[in-house]
Amino acid sequence: MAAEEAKGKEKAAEKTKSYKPEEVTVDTASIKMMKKALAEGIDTIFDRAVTMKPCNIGVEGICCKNCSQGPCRLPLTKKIKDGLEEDNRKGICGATPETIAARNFARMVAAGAAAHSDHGRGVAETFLAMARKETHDYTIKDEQKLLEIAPDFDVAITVKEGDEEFPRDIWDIAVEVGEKALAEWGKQSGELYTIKRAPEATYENWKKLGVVPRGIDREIVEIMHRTHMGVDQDYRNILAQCSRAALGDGWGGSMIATDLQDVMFGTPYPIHGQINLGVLEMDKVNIIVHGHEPLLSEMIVAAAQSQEMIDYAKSKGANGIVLAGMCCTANEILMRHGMPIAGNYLQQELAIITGAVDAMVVDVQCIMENVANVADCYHTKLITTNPRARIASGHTIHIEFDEHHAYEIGQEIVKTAIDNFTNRRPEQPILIPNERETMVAGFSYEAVRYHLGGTFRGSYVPLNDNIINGRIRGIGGVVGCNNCRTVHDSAHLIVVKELLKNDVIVLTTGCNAMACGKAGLLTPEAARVFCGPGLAEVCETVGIPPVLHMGSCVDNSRILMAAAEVVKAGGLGKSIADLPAAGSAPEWMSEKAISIGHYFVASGVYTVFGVTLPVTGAPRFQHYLFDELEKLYGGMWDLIEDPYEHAAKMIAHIDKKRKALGIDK
Ligand code: NFS
Ligand code: SF4
Repeated sequence: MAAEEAKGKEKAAEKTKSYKPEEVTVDTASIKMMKKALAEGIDTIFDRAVTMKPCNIGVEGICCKNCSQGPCRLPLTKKIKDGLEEDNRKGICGATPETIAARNFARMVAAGAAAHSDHGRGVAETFLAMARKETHDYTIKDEQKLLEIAPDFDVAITVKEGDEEFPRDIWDIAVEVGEKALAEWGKQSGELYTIKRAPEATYENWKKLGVVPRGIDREIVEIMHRTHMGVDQDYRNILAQCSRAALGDGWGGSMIATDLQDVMFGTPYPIHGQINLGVLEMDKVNIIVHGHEPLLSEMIVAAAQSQEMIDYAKSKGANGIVLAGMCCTANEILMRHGMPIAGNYLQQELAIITGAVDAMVVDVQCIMENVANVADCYHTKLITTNPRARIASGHTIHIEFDEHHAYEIGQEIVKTAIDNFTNRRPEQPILIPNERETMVAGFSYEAVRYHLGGTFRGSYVPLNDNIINGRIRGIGGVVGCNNCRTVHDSAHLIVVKELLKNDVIVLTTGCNAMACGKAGLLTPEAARVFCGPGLAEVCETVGIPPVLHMGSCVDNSRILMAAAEVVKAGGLGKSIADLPAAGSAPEWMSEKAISIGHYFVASGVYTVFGVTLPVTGAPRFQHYLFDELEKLYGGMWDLIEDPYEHAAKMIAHIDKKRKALGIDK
């Protein structure tokens, strides 16, 4: 009885336990908003992170709920090590820790690849509607990009008449590219068109391993089949399927999304922008677009910039409209329009807590359900827009996106926000932190080629030369989410700064890019402050930041393309696996990150994750991922929580590759 009572008290204490803002983030704007939330008694993810701890079996990846004889929760590895010599843990059906962890891992790959690829499918559908002139709100903004990608889909860009060749009508090209791109999802056999963009040696290795994706959807469905109760029970075979699905994401679904978005909205080139909660303005209508798909946000940008809407805002007493992004939608509208970014993943509730957000517009992915409850504490309207993603909590309104009337819907959303401006509650003080940093973003792989090329025609050769001569030690791709189980932005910044200090140039996307932006790392001036002498010299000569913002998480495909270009430029080996490069996601949390991680690994990149990785409960599977994969793919996984050690191991891998290339002198 006494024990139970004590337990009850402990639980009650847990519930009232609070967090200290300074201990959960390194971002001062966020600290201010957390203090406001605490003072106003508003529950955020930082409170819930204290009161709800993760399940220790799930953390190790060894809980299986794939049939109703379970859930089977295997004993923790720690107990095995302490007691038994041999690991004979089994689920009810006999599933080993390896099988269970591999199935769980595979389902994360499937979900992540599905999320990216379904985004891509939506883009392809809109692209085709645009090409067929069924919608007038979108057009071909970047003809050059269309002409560049068309041959990859086996689409002719010229027509022959007799002996002469003429340029083919651009709209005919667009229709055929749209049809062929969209068909990639439902393809049953053969291989994806864009897979051949990988260096030949990388592609040949996939062929040898039998992991070339046949169709984007097919590989995802096959993961779901194989991980059903009683199907694939060999972790190595399950992992091969993970490679097919993940490669179908990185070199397929995500890459097609990036390609077609670039054609419709323009390929990004370096552009200035501003970031952090200080981009919101007291006397203006503040709209935050949060989520991932630029199809809608492009229209909201256009609507918010229209004179009609600006005048309407003025008629309601506002001094204009601020449209700011959050999460990857933010990266999309920053890269193409220089629109400001309010913050990254862990700042979504905090933005509303300013009291200044008149509407938060969301589509898909990374939207915490609790934003609906936080919005209800203020005048903020939360607007869902995608039929795939509604929110039952709170007083959410739904204005559904439809590509056939996209601009009209964008206008309706902006108008809803403006109408809400007058509902701000005088009894609720507005507090907008003054943090707002300047940054340069927009480094598509085409822009990198152009900027580092330094001549009339862009090329990756100068970059390679600088890697070969050692001014640049290597390339680090640092990407991914925030995670409430780590200190917000802290690991991102430590890993990136450690790399820069050691002359490793950093390519970034997603929420890491925003962490870097807020910390001033996305400016050319950062080179002198943070880089080793070699990298600083290169950046200062070319006038680029040492951290190149390449876009959203779907745009990790741009990093793949940059890697392929570096291989093509010569002097650094034959495949991506030969490059002095490493990948990292120091604060990952989403299943998309696992899909991305795995397509980098399968493409030949040593990829380190922070926080946790739910494979630690299955030692043999973990060993397979962390060691044996290197022999197959050239790339492998790793998990290192400490950000300094995390960066150090990336650098050690880069040095290993330099040595193998004979450029370590
Ligand atoms: Ni990427 Fe973008 Fe951020 Fe993580 Fe979410 S916003 S797609 S998943 S949390 S980086
Ligand atoms: Fe348990 Fe096997 Fe069912 Fe999983 S599939 S819940 S391990 S019996």
